[in-house]
Amino acid sequence: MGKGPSTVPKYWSKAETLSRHEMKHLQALRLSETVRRVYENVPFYKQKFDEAGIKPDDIRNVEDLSKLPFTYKQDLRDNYPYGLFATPRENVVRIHASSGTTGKQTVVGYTENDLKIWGEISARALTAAGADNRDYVHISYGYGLFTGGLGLHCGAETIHATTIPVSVGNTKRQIQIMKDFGSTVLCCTPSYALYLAETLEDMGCTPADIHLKYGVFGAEPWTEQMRREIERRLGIRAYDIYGLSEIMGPGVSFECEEQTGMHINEDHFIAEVIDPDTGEVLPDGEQGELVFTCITKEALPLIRYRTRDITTLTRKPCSCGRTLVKMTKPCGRTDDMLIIRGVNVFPSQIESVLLSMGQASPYYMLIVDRKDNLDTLEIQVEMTDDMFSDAVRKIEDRENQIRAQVESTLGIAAKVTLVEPKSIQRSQGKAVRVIDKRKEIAY
Ligand code: DLL
Repeated sequence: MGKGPSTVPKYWSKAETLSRHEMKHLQALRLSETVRRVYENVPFYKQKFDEAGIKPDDIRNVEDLSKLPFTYKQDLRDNYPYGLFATPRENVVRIHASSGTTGKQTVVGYTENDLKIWGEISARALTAAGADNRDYVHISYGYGLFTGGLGLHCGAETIHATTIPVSVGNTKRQIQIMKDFGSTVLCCTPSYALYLAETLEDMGCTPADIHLKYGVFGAEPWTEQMRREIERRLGIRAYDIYGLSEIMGPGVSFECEEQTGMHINEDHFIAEVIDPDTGEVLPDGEQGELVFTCITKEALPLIRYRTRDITTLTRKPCSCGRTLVKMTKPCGRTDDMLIIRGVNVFPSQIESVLLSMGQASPYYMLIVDRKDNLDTLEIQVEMTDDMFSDAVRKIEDRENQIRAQVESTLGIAAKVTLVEPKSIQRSQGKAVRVIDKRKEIAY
């Protein structure tokens, strides 16, 4: 099913390999221009900068960034729907929105040029995963107000791949399409990739029956163990892609062949990591909250936007040759961190323990509650078909082993319940992993 020779280079854009000096120079120019533009066009920013005693002329270098105030998700909600747009509405050619687990949705907008840049950064991500114009890119992220579907779509068309806009759902049909159309690159959430792998097996097929080579998975946290599981079951190499609608959508950062973190497209978004409690900027290598400043966006250029995602940055040289700063896989969001009897834990840390034991399937649900004024955590994990036929005694032994491992690794006491195969709801978009009965929310 080849489409002839590839015409794309290893990198999509020259900006991916600029020297640090060239990058900082470019960022400084774009930053000062953006700060002036938001000051002149967005009353919210004018007021914030005035209150902080900052004039656009004060911002000349990347180092001046820390003088600027932060922008929070609540600011987008307070200015709902279009209050933070920096361009007349006639120039806005696309709207997306993100719902979030709680609260009013946030609305984001794009000019024609913003969409062009989005296509470009999404193209960089696909190229880094090995895709080119000979590929068939099967997009199973949701199309609609969610940025996943259309974000990867514009990247796939930019690299002149054959784009297959399947969107989510109808999982068996997705497998049939992969077989018939020859899909070679799969784009979806990691949890949906796993569901597709499971459906493939249920249909009596193996990875050899489809043509997939690579996957570009993101929109939710996923562990290295989950990557290996997906790679094994689909017979592909699985790459991470990160983004958020407030900043652009998928493609803000992406993984290369080294698979050791995601390169941030810092010619468009300046990244900082801060202490989430004090707001202080942390040095490279220290874990904290990721903050982005858009330096080329026209419709919605956010300044020092607090993502709530927890990561670390590194500028160590990468074997792929890209010089773009790298972020580690986000382990979760500050607001998704569970506090169980005073111990902080992210759902992804529990996933890591479960999968590294090789004792459980990758389908789990965390149920948090409060009984007699004490937090409780129940970890429900699905058994594989083999385990399900084991004697009750053996199942109990396994539950005890998992409980002991979670306690010794993470320091939390949890009840572990092995549940029947296929009893945990499969996700088609972002997986729901936690039911917090204390707050009556699921995320
Ligand atoms: O999830 C955009 C996206 C679509 C990214 C497709 C990648 C692929 P939102 O719905 O606004 O946008 O959600 C953004 O999702 O702040 C993170 O908490 C989380 N997230 C996104 N990508 C990753 C990832 C899209 N690779 C929020 N790893 C972000 C961990 C991720 N978390």
